[in-house]
Amino acid sequence: MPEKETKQEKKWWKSAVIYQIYPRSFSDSNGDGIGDLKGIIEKLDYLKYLGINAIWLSPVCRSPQDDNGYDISDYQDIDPIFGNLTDMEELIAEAKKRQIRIIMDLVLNHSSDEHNWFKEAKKSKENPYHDYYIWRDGTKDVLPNEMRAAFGGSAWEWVPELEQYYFHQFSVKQPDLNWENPKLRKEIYTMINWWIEKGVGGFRLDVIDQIAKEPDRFITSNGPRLHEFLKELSKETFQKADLVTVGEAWSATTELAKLYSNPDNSELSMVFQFEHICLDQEEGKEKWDLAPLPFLKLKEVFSRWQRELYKKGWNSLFWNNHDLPRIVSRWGNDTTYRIESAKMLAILLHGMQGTPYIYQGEELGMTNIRYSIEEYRDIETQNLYQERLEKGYKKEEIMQSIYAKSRDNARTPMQWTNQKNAGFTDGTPWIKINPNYQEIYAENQVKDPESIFGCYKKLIQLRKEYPVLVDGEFEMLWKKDEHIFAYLRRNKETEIVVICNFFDQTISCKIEEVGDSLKLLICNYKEIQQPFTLRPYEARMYWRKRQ
Ligand code: TEU
Ligand code: CA
Repeated sequence: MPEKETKQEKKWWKSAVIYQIYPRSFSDSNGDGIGDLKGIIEKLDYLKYLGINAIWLSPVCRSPQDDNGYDISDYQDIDPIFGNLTDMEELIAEAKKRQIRIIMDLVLNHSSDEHNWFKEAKKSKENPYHDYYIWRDGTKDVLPNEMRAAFGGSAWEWVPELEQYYFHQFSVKQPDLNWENPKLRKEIYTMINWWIEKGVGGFRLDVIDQIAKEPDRFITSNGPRLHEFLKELSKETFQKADLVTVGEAWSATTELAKLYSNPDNSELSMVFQFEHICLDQEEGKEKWDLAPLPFLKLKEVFSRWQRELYKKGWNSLFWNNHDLPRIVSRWGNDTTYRIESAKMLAILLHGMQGTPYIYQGEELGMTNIRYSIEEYRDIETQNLYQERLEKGYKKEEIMQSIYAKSRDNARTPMQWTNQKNAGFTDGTPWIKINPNYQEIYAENQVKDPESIFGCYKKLIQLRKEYPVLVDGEFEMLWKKDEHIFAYLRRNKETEIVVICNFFDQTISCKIEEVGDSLKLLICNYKEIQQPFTLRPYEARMYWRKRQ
């Protein structure tokens, strides 16, 4: 084995479990209704007890909050709603005391239109910052081309003073940065190194596959210079420290993921890819165009990623993030079998190879919400609603899509207790709390090893105790079975077998086909009465020595 790969095998983040915090919905320390850094510090012991190794913090930098912080106006300051730089330093230090690293969210594809660079850029075509963004000459009524923005409308915005359009892939308040400009790139590296000096443990890179766009050729993702830019970025910043880096890449295929996460460490540690996440939508359409989950396809997708990246890259493992609906409502069952199905989904995911990510509240089995349209806060949801109304969709139909897929499903405040505002804030929460906080909350689950929290805690421990979970090869079992998701992990010494009933019916299972001497490590029912029968959502993880 080449030496480089051996080194990579020992990377700390390969056996780590990462927890994502969406700061505005996590914990509010000062009663203004918005979660903040001090609130996070207060909850570090909770996270330590859960056992996670790092926190991915969604953006906390200064921002007008048009897209909840994914529109940054100062990369080297903290937004006052979250606290200040001293609080951030305290968070890094307090986390470090508990062996927890802080991963910052880098939004490098675009900035806020209120960033100083953009304010300067807008002053004149000769301004030194003008070329930090992407401009096209034109006239007010003729757009440069038909490109659309992710949150609706044209991707081009007219600036009358300059008689030019600027390019934005997201909201009008998120102008795209021009990575072709070496001065901009250098300025970004300086900023990243400043954060590394502050002691952060890594970075999540927002829509990193979109930085090398070429709007004249309708290229957004995977532009020709993407991997060249990433190699330079990594060399100038990340490679100088022992960091974890994860790029958000909606367009990643396994082939591309091997470039991003090459064990030679020339780009990133891993990417978030979304092939499994996009399965329950009509093919070629938007996420709002709902379709049932094709279960066999789900198995095929996971299996392919597991096998193709083995020793050639590294997977991230996730069901949830701040943009996605809650997995227990989505592919589990959030009524009769909420506890069983939430645990099944956890066991299924955490047995695979890669770095698992837990999104706040997932460890409690938090569910989707149904608000009336005015109660949604997300810009994407509000724009979608207007856009589809104008296109003639029925209100009820739009609401069905929103219930299923709105990003606000993930953004309801963390449910800490069954007291006022779920213990999230003393004030008025910025977004309505999910009314089921009377039943689903952290305080009782932490005490109970049989809870969903207890299951996640155990899974994190198992990853530390059984190296095969980190390094073992993956093999899918019973590929054609329409109910069971089962697989095997194998290294030189040992094997892990994971068997999950993905549905709410009891079924039989030919477990003798996997062989004997199996020791049960974890399951989601109190005890296994009949080894050959899987109850609704039953999930088991076994271990054995190789014969
Ligand atoms: O998300 C990228 C992205 O493509 C999503 O907006 C996605 O299109 C949408 O959520 C699902 O339809 C990242 C961030 O995770 C997201 O929160 C930001 O809004 C976006 O980038 C812009 O920075
Ligand atoms: Ca606050």
